[in-house]
Amino acid sequence: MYWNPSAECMEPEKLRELQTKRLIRTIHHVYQNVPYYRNRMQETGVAPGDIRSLEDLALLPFTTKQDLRDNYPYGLFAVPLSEIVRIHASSGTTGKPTVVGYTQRDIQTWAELMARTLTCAGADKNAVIQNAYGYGLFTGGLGVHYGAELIGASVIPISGGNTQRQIMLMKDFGTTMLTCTPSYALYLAEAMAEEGIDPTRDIILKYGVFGAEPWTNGMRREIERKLGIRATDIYGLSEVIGPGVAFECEIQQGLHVNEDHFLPEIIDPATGRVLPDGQEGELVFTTITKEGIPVIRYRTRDLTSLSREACQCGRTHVRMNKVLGRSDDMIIIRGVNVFPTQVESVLVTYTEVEPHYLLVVERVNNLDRLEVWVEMSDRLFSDEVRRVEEIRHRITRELESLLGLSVGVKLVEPKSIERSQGKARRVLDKRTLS
Ligand code: DLL
Repeated sequence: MYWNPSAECMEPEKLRELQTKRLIRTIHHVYQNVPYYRNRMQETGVAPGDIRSLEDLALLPFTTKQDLRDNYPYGLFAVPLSEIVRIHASSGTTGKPTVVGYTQRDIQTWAELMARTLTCAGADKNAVIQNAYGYGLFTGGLGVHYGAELIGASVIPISGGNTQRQIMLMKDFGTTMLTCTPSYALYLAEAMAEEGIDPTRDIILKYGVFGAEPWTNGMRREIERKLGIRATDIYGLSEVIGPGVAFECEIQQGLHVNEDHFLPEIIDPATGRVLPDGQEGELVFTTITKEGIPVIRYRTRDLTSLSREACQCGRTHVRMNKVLGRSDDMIIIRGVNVFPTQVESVLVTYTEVEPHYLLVVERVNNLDRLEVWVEMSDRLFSDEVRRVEEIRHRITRELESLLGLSVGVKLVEPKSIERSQGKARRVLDKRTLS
């Protein structure tokens, strides 16, 4: 189902025209109103009048998270604070957060994009949406909330956490759609099983819209099976707008980027060179309708590729592949790059272990060592030691051949790995702790 078919299925020619017009307007807007962008463009020798087509985008300098931090809190805002009606911030691992501001129109745009996403994922005005993304400075809660209200669904603004209560309300309120991180969805499923609740019998949940962290297709199947629902991927980041930058359609071959509002590019993270469609690299976004804090060629650090092949769903917007990692989550062990999702893709194929895991990295005698902690299922836990060893060996062999690296696997007791209510922590890098 479409929310706005004339936008979502716009003819490519017409879309390009619209994008070009909006890009030119945005460049003039930031040049006039954000000293930072004006200075950067002057340093690079690009004038606003040089940007006449979508191809000219490549002339502009990149923007990074550090640039937002350096201009903390409001330095990149393009309108006076009196025009800003909402402020969100994303907490970094270190130092100050990055701050973003929305005008009234930005909030409307965001709600429209979230309405597209939720409609595509199965919601309409009859839906009861339990929104378990965190409300607050994080964009997940309020982003979903406004989109859900726009389509006329009934929203339960429960926010993250308080798992027992989530389950009770899900049953009593007749929730049909759950929105939260995939790791929390899995935790909810587990908590339901512990309470003896059968999702296919005791609740009427049908759909889930999960994002804010990487998750594999294997994890999707696990969540779908355990909750008896259809699970859809949603992507976004606060610097660009929040959730709703891109969303998956029913074909599930990538996520449609809301291209009438954001221009995606893929670059080589090392050289900054723009890469052709189909090649994997770092995703970069330029916003072309945002007023409060437009971003020009913002480097997301997320790794993916783009496809412009026609999609069977009828939407014409470019698709990005499922994001399976960002350069920040990548750990380098003896020169080999490892993403948590690579490990996840192996673990989810074993019924003897649960998809709750942690990558523990240590330096032992000057050598980096990766140990994967994974929880045994209750069945395996009470099985013979020999059987446990056999499973451990099989997982180790498979991980080693996938990663090309020697790996330790530790099978830990059921429920011993910390559960997340928001974004899961998948890596414990002890090298950086000392
Ligand atoms: O996580 C916004 C969001 C909220 C998206 C709810 C989806 C649902 P930030 O906190 O700024 O914003 O984090 C953005 O999270 O650059 C990705 O690395 C990661 N991320 C977000 N969605 C996905 C996804 C929100 N579907 C960062 N798959 C992004 C993989 C994702 N990674």
